[in-house]
Amino acid sequence: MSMHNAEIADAFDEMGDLLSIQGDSPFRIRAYQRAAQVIRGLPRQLSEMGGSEEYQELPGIGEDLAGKIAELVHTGHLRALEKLRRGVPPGVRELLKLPGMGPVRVRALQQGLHVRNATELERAIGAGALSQLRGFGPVIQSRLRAALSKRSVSAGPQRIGLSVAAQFAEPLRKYLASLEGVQAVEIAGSYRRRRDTVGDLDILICARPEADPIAALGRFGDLREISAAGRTKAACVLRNGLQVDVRVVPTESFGAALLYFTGSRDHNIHLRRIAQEKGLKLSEYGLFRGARRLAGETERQVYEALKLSWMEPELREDRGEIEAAQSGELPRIIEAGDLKGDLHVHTDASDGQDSLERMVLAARARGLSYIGITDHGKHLGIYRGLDAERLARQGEAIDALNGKHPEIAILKGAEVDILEDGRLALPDSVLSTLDLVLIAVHSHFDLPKARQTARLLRALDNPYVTILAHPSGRLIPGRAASTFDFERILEAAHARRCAIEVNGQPTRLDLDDVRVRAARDAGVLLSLGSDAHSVEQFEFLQGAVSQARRGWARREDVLNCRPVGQLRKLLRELRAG
Ligand code: DGT
Ligand code: CA
Ligand code: CA
Repeated sequence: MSMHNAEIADAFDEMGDLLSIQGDSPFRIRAYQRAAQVIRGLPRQLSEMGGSEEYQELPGIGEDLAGKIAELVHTGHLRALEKLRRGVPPGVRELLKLPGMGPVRVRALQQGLHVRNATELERAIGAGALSQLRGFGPVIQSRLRAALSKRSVSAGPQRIGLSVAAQFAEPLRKYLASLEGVQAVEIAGSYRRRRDTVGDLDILICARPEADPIAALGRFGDLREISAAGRTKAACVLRNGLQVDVRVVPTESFGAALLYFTGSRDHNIHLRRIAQEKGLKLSEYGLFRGARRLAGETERQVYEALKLSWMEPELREDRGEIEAAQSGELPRIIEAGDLKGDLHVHTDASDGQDSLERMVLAARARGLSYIGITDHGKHLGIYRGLDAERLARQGEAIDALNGKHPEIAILKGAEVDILEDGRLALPDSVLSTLDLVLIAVHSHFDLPKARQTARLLRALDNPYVTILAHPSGRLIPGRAASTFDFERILEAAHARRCAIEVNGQPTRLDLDDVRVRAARDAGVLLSLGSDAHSVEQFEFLQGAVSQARRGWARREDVLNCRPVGQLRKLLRELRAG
């Protein structure tokens, strides 16, 4: 048993919530919330780190929290959390997630009306009981009613973010691959297509006849239960609720099975139709003419027997890739190695965790040849945002570092807030001193469509803007994309020559694949950004690359695939545009 970061972060978030319901000190609550956030942003697994002393080097993790992490990693439990849980009914925590509900209101509901979960709250509102309580006026009551009714409608099957799924999938892959007699393990399905969320994992195993990987599956540490198991097929559930389908497949049909279970379903259906038109039959067992197997051992064989070239899994959504393959026009989509730099990077001058120089050195160590420093500009509610004076001082520090590290170019930038009315949080006199101006929405996500669109259009009007960062504002899980007219934003970005970001933070992945494709088709430049807040988070560029690949982005569609000389020229043009 060793817990993954996503679970440890969840445990700390729950600690914070439960402490706040109990009215504990805001300082302590904040410490748990901050720790959860830091842990979610760690590309490395805590369970693979050195232990308590190494944990204490993480920002915001002191001796006490480090001990709790060690306890979770080693035992899978946290005694302090279990004790707190005994004091708070399970549904109460859910109440905190409703709009306008903080710990004070949750406690009032619990103590005044004995409301302990969302269903009881719905009933209490329906009965008009809330009006007796202080702090529950008609406005908040109607917001609660709206949120509660939406909750029951949207309670569909739960999907898990790709990066959380990876924390469970990769150890399972490693475990299965290490088993005696196992020759190949592939995680197919949406996971292989790098979809931003996955419904379940679909694992294929090729093994020697004497091996019994399904039996060994039952001994995997992260397993919650096996719901079905035969000789070649099993279904199980991992500790975090993630479902896994496992199939053991013979070598001669491994490629056909990989193709089938990678999907997507629509891609498969389209392929099968092409096979039928040729008088062939395509299934997870192979491509057949009558009883004769024409192909099946590798995916490539199957595609080629259908007169198609092999397709990257990220493209397999039946969004035109099959037609493109037929006419020899499949795009050569971007690869991680095509990126020359990163244009979205934070330092400890604002809310990052590492110094400017450490970020620069880490970027260089990754082989990047430039990096755009884009700390938050000063604005209400932004943690330690930079004003004109601090930006100027950071500019001087950047000049000095550019002299010291000539192998990597450091660009001066900022991430500037788009205010509710579309103005920017820093004045033009400051923006004009920068190489790079990222703009982004960090508040008022739920404006009506027309106002949100007008807000973004007005922001894009500013001549100094170079990149619109994480445009939709969605969070995985938790916050849906803002509503605005994306077509008009694309037109404006094209006309005014502004790039649009594909943000690689695992909780963002924004733009998403469909919008990447629309932006690329509209001729709008993309900028792939890690949004790194620590030296390790340059890793998040990979998430941006995957979504860009799903959106058919080629090297030439991406601003930061340009070498530094071209980039500088282009940035000047974008600004003038
Ligand atoms: P997910 O799990 O919802 O994130 O998405 P997938 O794509 O992993 O879908 P899943 O797990 O239901 O099935 C895995 C693959 O198996 C899917 O991508 C294509 C194939 N498949 C499943 N059901 C069908 C079907 O009814 N027809 C065809 N042609 N293929 C299917
Ligand atoms: Ca799946
Ligand atoms: Ca499945």
